[in-house]
Amino acid sequence: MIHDYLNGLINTSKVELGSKSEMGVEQTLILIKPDAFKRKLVGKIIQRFEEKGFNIKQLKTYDFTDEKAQDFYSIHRSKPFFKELVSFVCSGTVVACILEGNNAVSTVRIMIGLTKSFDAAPGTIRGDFGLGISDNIIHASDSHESFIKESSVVFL
Ligand code: FUP
Repeated sequence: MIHDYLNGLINTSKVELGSKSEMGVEQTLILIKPDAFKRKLVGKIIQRFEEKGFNIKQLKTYDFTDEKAQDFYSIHRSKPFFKELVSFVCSGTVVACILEGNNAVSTVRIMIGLTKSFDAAPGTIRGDFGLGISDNIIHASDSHESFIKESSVVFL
């Protein structure tokens, strides 16, 4: 079933950027990075979020240009790893997904684990599938504001 989602570009509903209700239902953005895409981990990763209870609002494959990647990661522009980070995310196809559910931003961040995959706890996505730093399997928005910014780069 998961593979049905991944058959090309699937837009099940219009993006409602900024939707956040008083009930704690939020949206967040994940990117399944080129390392995970190449290793065919997309289905396993999406399955974790579905099993947790999140709803998929948007899902597509996406190929970053250098310009789009620099915009997406603009908050890190001054960091020493910026060039490597941009180059890595441009190195292959990613899967971009907007998830919706209670406390989506913080809960998804817990599920992905620490930035350095070798430090990430077993049971988290990075902890279970990776050892790298820039090649750390998955990105997830770290705030509602980041979600708005990142979604506008990838989905608008
Ligand atoms: P995270 O939010 O966990 O993805 O981590 P950060 O926002 O701190 O970093 C964004 C990306 O920059 C990481 F996914 C990987 C990369 N990075 C490095 O390459 N080196 C570092 O020291 C820190 C981050």
